[in-house]
Amino acid sequence: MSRGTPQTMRLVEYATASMIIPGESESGDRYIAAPTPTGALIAVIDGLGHGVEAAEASKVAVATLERYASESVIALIRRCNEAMKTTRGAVMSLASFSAQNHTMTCLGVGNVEGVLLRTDAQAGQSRESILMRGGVVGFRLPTLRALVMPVSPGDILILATDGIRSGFEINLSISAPLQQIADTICSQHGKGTDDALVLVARYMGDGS
Ligand SMILES: [Mn+2]
Repeated sequence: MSRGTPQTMRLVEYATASMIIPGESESGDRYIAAPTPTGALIAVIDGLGHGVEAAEASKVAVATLERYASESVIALIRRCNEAMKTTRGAVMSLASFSAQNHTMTCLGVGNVEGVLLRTDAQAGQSRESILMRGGVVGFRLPTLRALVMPVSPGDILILATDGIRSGFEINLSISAPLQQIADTICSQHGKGTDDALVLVARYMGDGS
């Protein structure tokens, strides 16, 4: 298992953990975390299949998302779809955080699972799934509908590729350090039969 170095940027801190399918040297699972004028864009991408060609598709997605990070998530998926037509394609989930109104706008195509864990002092811990729609970016897009969710400081977004088993968020302690959460998810819920990547991001707000 490999860890990304935990990072802090405006509004968001995050950590990652990943595993490469045995026998391959390169993962088809990638992520980006990029600052935007109003906040931050987070994305996790799973190139179809595994190995070099899957990695190639994911790299095109990462480059496109980094370049156009300030655009809407719908525009970003369309950009990726165009840029990735000559690749195998990929599934991906995007989340764009904004400090202006404390929101997260998210959109998933295919099965990169997204879960938002809330730390509401009164309601306790609650979870919400990010809606995913079937499709493959670079090949066939579903009707794109972004979902806007309010977020509060302390809320945690987890994005995981399908190399991680569903249900990974059950019994998580979200007050734990982010790297520890990422490591636990990857080591305890990684399938071992596919590339796996999990990104855990905490919304910190801008102090206003
Ligand atoms: Mn996969």
